[in-house]
Amino acid sequence: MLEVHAYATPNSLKVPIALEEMGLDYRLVPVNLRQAAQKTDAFKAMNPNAKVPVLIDRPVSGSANVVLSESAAILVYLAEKTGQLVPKDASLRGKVFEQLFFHASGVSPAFLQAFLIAIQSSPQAEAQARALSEVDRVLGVLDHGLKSHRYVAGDTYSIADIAHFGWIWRHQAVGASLDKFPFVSHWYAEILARPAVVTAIEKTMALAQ
Ligand SMILES: N[C@@H](CCC(=O)N[C@@H](CS)C(=O)NCC(=O)O)C(=O)O
Repeated sequence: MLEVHAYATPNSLKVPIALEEMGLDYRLVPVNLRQAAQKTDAFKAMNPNAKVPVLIDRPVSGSANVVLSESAAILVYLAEKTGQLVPKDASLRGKVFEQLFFHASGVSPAFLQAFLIAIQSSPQAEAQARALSEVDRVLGVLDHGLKSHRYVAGDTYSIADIAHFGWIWRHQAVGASLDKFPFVSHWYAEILARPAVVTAIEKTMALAQ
């Protein structure tokens, strides 16, 4: 049985999307970030970095549980476990990993920084403008790629799309707009309409209720 410790957040959302797409059974366990539940000793025993999401895979047989943090690593683990949402061909697979690393080192930090500034009680205008310009820059990189292929790592939907979607789903909360990025806008609307994504968003949002 798969267990996902998560909250209604962009990085959390990626995991239920992947699980819904792959048709796997799972249980979502709420970690209330507003009450600092991620900082408890019990949570830090699963992830010493004190952040959601965490995946626990409890095998039915006698082997040890797999406990994983870092949303990109969880996506790779699930893709390898099921053989889904990652191509087998080495060069196509390389492109998926390229996007996952770009997400983890570029897109995710840019969005997080802009989000943290946007939620301050009186955001500093210059810091906010600088953070949003980095968000726009990475969205521009994605837009350029999506001009020539339907999905972020090529012609096939993959875990790289799920990774980018997690944060782009929160573009309004960080103060960004997709209007300047027609190819990202089109891609975003397509992913948002996928039944697995609709279900995952509903389940993830319910964690904060
Ligand atoms: N690199 C990590 C980032 C995880 C992360 O930043 N999670 C946020 C929610 S989206 C969190 O747990 N924040 C609580 C905190 O920083 O105390 C990943 O991709 O999983």
